[in-house]
Amino acid sequence: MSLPSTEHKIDKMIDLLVKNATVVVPGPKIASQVGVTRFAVSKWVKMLRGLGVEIRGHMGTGYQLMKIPDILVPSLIQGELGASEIGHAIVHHFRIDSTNTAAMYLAQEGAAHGTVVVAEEQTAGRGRFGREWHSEKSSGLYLSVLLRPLFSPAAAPILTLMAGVATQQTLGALTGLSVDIRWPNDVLVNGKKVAGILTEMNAELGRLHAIVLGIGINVNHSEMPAALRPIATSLRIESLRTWSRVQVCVALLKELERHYHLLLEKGSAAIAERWASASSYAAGKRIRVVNAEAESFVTTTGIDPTGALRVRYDDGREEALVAGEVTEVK
Ligand code: BT5
Repeated sequence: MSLPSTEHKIDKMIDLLVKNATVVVPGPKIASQVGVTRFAVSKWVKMLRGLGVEIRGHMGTGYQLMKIPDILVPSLIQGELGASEIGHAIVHHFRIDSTNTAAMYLAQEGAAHGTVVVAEEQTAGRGRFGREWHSEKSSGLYLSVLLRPLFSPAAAPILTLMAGVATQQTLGALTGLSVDIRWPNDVLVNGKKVAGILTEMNAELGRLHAIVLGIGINVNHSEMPAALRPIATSLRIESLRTWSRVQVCVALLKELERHYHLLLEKGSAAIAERWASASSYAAGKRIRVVNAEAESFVTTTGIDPTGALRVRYDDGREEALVAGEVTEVK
């Protein structure tokens, strides 16, 4: 079970401070407009400061926001999204075990297509096969998108590729960095992982009830934990500057919306085509593949509309991989 989401009233307080960013807002005025006690206001201000939000003053003098905070509350994101379906409902958590767990739970409770769960910190962020996803507080983007597509469960891999293309496009356009995608779910900068995707679904034979696309992006980490340093990086490490997570989030949700419509209108071949032009892994790449059965060394030859990676063995045999751990062989 996940923790309760951020109280709507905290978001209302942030919204009030943002709208009055140039002035000092008296504490009692905030309390009455938001509809909470003064004690709650000072407690929330303290918590926001702990997340790096610069707020000057105290209850007696009033509060002033020193700059627009980079926290992922709905009031700062939704205004930028227009009529997008993805993100029309945003559930924000300051701290949660995993946004994917929360989104799967909301899916069972009947949450609508396009609902997004986002967190400032995950205490049990997950990768595939139960692996851990390092989710440092306030540095990364941890979000899960709930989709209710009218596809069969067989469409899940193409949705993972769709999320990869949307993430690659977002990060490339925003930062100017050269961003690659490694099949099936890694987004790379300079050969290191800057983002990962975890697709989970709630399905029965032939019928997909809900799919959750979990996306984790390393944005402002000044360094990665030692164990991850050889394989992981952040936008900040690569570009030597920090980025607005709110801006990354808005741009990502828009790209997801755009690519989801492309998938609905043009089909999975259109996504596979985009993926192939965004990834250096799509063709002609020498890779090592590890899966449950074995390790093999192959060369990639293309991507199927189903999302499978076509590879050629050294004996000339060809195969389409549906799962596996891929690394480049140099
Ligand atoms: C993934 O798994 O890459 C999927 C990551 C999905 C994370 C998002 S965050 C929002 C949503 N909520 C969740 O709980 N999860 C999703 P996989 O391909 O299995 O890669 C996991 C491996 O990547 C780990 O075993 C580490 O080696 C490495 N890793 C862990 N944390 C990392 C990080 N922050 N950046 C780069 N690599 C990391």
